[in-house]
Amino acid sequence: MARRDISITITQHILEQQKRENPEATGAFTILLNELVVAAKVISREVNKAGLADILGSTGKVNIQGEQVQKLDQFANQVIIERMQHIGQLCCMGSEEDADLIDIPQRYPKGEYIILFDPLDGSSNIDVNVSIGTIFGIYKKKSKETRIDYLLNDVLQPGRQQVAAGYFIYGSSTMMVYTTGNGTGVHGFTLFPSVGEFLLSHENIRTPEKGKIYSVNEGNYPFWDDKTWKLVDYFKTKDPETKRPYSSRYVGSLVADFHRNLLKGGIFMYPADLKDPKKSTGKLRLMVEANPLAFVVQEAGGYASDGYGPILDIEPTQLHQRVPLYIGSKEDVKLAEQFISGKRTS
Ligand code: P6P
Repeated sequence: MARRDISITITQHILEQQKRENPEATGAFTILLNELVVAAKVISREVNKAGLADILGSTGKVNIQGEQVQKLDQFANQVIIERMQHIGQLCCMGSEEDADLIDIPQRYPKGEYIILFDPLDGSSNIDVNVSIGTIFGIYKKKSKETRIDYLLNDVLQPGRQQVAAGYFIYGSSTMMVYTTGNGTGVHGFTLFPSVGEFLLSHENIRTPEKGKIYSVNEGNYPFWDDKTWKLVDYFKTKDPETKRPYSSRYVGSLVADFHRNLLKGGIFMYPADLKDPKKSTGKLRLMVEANPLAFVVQEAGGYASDGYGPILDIEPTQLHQRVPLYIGSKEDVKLAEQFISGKRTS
C-alpha cells in the first residue's frame, strides 16, 4: 500500500477498501458503516458533555442483563437504533440493551445486513471518567426472510461469519477501530472534533504474539475453579526465562482493557465464575462483545477463546448468551486454553 502523505478520513478508507476488496459492491455496506460513524460522533459528544449535563445517573430502569441502565446507555442505544433504521440496509438489529431483536419500522426499506451491538459498554465507569465504548458486529442475512419473528436464525451465526466488526472508544480521545476481515487488516481512526472527522491514525494494527500484561478481575478469585486459579497464578509467578510475572492492568471497561492489550500485547480474561448462577458461563456476551472483538483480534494476529476453542467457531443458541473470554496475544491465549482444558497445571 502506497505511503500516505495525509491521514485519510474513515469515509475515504471505507470507500477505497470496498473498491479494492469488493469491486462489485453496491455501496450498501459503505452507507451502513458511515451511518454508524455518524451515530458514534453523536454519542461521543454526549459522553464528553456528560460531566457537565445532568445526563449522569441512572434512569431507575434495568436492562435485559438485569443491570442498572445509565441514562447515557439509553441515549447511545436510541441514537444507534434511530440512525441505523432509516438507511435501508438492515433487516434487523440486536442490542445488549434490548431483550429481543429490533425490527426496522414499516416506513423504512429493509436491507440484507444485521448489526449487533453493545451501545455503551463499561457504563458503570461513565461517572468516574474512565474510557467506555461501543462494540459492533455486522453480518449478512442468509435467508430470504424479512419478518422479525423469523430472523433469529439469520442473526445467530458464528462470529467467523461477520463481514465487519469493531469498536468506538470514548476516552482521552474518541477512536474507531474496525476490520472487514479476510486479510484487510485492522485500522484505527482518531476523531478530530474541530473538523468532525475520524482520521486514520493507526494503519494496520498488529498485536504482539506474546504480551507482558494480564487483565482479570482478581476480586472474583474465590469464585473460580482450580484450573482458573492455576492459570492466573501462572502469570503472577516469578520466572525470568518466560518474562514473568506479567504486569496486571484492569480498568473494568472491556473496550479500554481490550484496546490497550491490542496495541501493547497481553491477555484479557473474564473466566466463568460461580459468583452468580446466571453468569456461570462468564459475564460477557457472545454476540455483542466476544464475537466482534474476537474478529478484530484475529485479523490483528491475535486469538480469542472460551478456554476450549475459538470464540468465532461457537454456534450461538441465544441472542444474549454469555461466554468465558480469553482474548489477546495468540501465545498467551493458547496457554490459557492449555490451563482451562486441564492439559497444563503450571
Ligand atoms: P467486573 C462492564 O460492565 C463490563 O461489561 C465490561 O466492560 C467489563 O470488562 C466487565 O463488565 C467488568 O466486569 O465484574 O470485573 O466489574
